[in-house]
Amino acid sequence: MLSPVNPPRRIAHLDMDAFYASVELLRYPQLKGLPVVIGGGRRRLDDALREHHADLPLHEIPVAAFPVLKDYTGRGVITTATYAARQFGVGSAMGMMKAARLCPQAILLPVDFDEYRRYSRRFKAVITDIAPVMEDRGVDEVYIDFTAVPGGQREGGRVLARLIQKSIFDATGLTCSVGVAPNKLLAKMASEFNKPNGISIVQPDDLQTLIWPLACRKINGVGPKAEEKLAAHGIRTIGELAARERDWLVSTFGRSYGAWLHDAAWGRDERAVVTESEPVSISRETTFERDLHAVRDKAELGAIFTRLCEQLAADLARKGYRGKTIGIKLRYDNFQSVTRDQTIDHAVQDAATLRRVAGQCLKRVDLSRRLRLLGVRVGSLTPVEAGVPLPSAPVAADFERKVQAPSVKRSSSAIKKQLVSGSLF
Ligand code: TTP
Ligand code: MG
Ligand code: MG
Repeated sequence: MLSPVNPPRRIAHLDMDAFYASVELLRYPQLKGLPVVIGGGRRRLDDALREHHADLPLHEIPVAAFPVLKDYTGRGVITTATYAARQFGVGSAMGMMKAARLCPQAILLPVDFDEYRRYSRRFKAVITDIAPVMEDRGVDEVYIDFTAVPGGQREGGRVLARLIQKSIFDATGLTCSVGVAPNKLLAKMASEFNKPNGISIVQPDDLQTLIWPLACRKINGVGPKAEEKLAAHGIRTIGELAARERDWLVSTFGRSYGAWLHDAAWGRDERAVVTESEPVSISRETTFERDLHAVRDKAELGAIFTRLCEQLAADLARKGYRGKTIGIKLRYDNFQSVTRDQTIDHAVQDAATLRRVAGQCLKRVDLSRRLRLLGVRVGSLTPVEAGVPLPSAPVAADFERKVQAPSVKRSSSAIKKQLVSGSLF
């Protein structure tokens, strides 16, 4: 049988369902079907539960023994929620207090990033065994090039998608959703069509029926600001966007973003699936136990800031990167966020330089309001060549002097550390 010389591109986007929560349910299967949210401090839940149920294995601990949202008094946001909890309107990035109002009976489990990373590696290994051209897009999602893989063209990719879904479930007990389309842009949208545990196929002819009715925000790359600006021009759906002249979009949104918007609306995207993906940026951020003020809580904030820079430097060293663009993120007590960054002339990795440049960024923001969150980020990353040692500098002495042991201890136990790889803030 002759195969076509150039089979049409078939690109899949695969995203795990309620990922952190689903991993937790493997440990505590008795919580299946219940509203469960993941968030809060890194308390050793197992230890707490064991105090009263030392004799029982984890999966036999009674449901009534688990902490629920209404009893939670701390701060912070939810990372994700089971689909049962989502029915109450609870979801990712929601403040814990709001979530507790919406679904007080939801069970609250702390995050365990190590465990999620383990499962992340596991499900990705299952995929590359079947379809080797895979692009890692974060802890729970990937793009896969189906074009030349056996089964990748059958039923538009459904046959291969089904095989991968089943193989991941058999290996891990976790479900995922897959979208298969002519390119990454459409595949990413398609993977959300049938969540959880769904497969969606988008063919070139489906643009008008499946894509154009969607809100512009569904395009990966249209954020809240662009959405707002589009809406101000009466453009809400992707179809409405597609109806605009390319020239008008360019003159309104700028040459590159305007042209990209036009292409996106018409489902055009030529980006390849890149197997060795480099992170865009690496960042650390922390939400405080209580809002802090730049002047009144200077010592505490300074210590947290230094610690974030040190952690970030360690992340860079571990992952083998240095970066030229150093930035900060602040969230005020009114939940507004601001970011500032600065690009320096050579890529760095050391905590002292990160702290110095990030400190300069801090001078460019309003520090009269109280703060709930502080983050530090390094972008414009370049991999450190193996065998080329980097000059390393200790954190400058004046910071060290500010770091008084007790206050560091207090604040360090209070902060929620988050490593966000590949995300821009
Ligand atoms: P998502 O894939 O966005 O969400 P999800 O897997 O929980 O649910 P869905 O079925 O809709 O895909 O994110 C993957 C994980 O990343 C999620 O389980 C928790 C984490 N996460 C956060 O920590 N904060 C966030 O704001 C989001 C969106 C996700
Ligand atoms: Mg997911
Ligand atoms: Mg995801």
